[in-house]
Amino acid sequence: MAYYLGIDSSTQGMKGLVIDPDAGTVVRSVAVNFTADLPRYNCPDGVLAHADPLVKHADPLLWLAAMDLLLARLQASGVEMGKIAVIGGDGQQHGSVYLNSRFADALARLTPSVALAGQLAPALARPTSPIWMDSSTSGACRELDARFGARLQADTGSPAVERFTGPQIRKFAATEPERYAQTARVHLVSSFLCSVLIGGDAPVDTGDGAGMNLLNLRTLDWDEEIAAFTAPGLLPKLPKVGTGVAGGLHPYFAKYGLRPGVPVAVWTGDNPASLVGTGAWGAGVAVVSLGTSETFFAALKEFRTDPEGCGHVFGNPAGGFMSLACFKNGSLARDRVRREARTEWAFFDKTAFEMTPPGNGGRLALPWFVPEITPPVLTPGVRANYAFSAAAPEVRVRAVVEAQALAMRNHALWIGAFDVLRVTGGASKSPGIRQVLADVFQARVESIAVADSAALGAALLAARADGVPLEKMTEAFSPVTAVCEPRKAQAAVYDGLLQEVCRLEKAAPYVSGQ
Ligand code: XUL
Repeated sequence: MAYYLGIDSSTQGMKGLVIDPDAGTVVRSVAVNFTADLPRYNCPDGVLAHADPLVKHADPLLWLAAMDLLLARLQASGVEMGKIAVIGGDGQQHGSVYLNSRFADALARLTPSVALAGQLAPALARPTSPIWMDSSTSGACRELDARFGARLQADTGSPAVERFTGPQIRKFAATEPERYAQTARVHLVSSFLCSVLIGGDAPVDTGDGAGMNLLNLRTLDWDEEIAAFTAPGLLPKLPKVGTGVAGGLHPYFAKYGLRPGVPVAVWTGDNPASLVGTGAWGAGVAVVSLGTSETFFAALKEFRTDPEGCGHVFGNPAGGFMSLACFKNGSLARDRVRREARTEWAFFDKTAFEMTPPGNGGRLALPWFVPEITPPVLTPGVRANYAFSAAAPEVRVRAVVEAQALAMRNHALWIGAFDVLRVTGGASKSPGIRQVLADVFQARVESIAVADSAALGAALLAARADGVPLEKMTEAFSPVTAVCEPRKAQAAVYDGLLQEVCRLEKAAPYVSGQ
């Protein structure tokens, strides 16, 4: 009879999902959109404007305002808040929040009559939070590479990566030493919001912690040597690494009808949560998540890293590890192509694919409107092997979707060969995109009932913290609802285009980005 709440704090908004594991049902789902619902924070799509296109920060107070609004909406939806037995959550990975020595006290004293953002604003040592879209830390990455070489990837699961929290902290400490000195605690988005819920300092889990270039995946704890080099006196500023229950819910949240003291599970990253929500936490199934970022991930039996140095290894919240390849130009890039081609989603999702043949006559376009993560390319701009903007809308649509899928196949090779891909995220509803994925990977593409797999994963992890077995819930909550079979006849078409997409990745921009 108990309910479990999962909160997903993603790039463009926050979602809350309440599940009833006994009934096997999603009781309620609510959302807050940063652009539409919280315009006063000036973070359209979750990002603050900045003159340097490589810098991508958000206002951490936006996330607090979203938390208040989300819980108010959940309560207003009529769900029985008192039945929620454990709260779980996840956050966009890599983003960091810098807190001063007032943080601990401010958390302990939270009072229900004032909004979270107002009460915690004085506890920020840095007014903005770098997020995963930031690529402004190449200098710090080179320094980490020079100091640690191959050990960084061998022990933390990833080479030095611009968006990862360690290089971000190194840049901050070097460029804003006074604010860094005032920083008593560096939290990830996940551990920050978990801390707010418990009114105390929450641990970082190995799923999200591995996205920092600071966590040693062999010891599952902070790597003291890497932390010491990353920034002076960093180790005591990092939360503990932990799992299970972070603490009891602070009485502040009783105003939303939640029971004070209910356990709050340690939060994780959005991709590790999604691994659980898609039911792929075991083995044998890879997930393609088509959200603001596009990710390809799967559970890893043993710890091993990408020989090409692009992919990552994170902790798997269900135990063991997971692999991940991340592509930055995902849904926002497709949306821009759609708008520039003056088409509707119905055309983008289906009609364009009916009008064009698989392979598009060899025409491909990588829609890199912002610097790309995989492969790491800092100069944005569409890479196309034909006159991209002059072509008919249907040709542009297929060129972009096929190039994205082919690039994903190339960069996911190290993870393994899979007969089944499970798709999630907004664009997973698109029949055209699903068929291209099936044909390019020559794998069966499965859709699951819940599109918000990260929020679902967070809710499942909350229930698991209360002793409900993950195996039992996966069957009920992540059933396959639709299947798209690969068309064998198209295999050769796409095999023939794999090299072309590699060539395009190295080409100069055809259309410049912004
Ligand atoms: C993963 C990554 C993104 C973010 C935002 O490494 O950078 O997927 O987690 O979703």
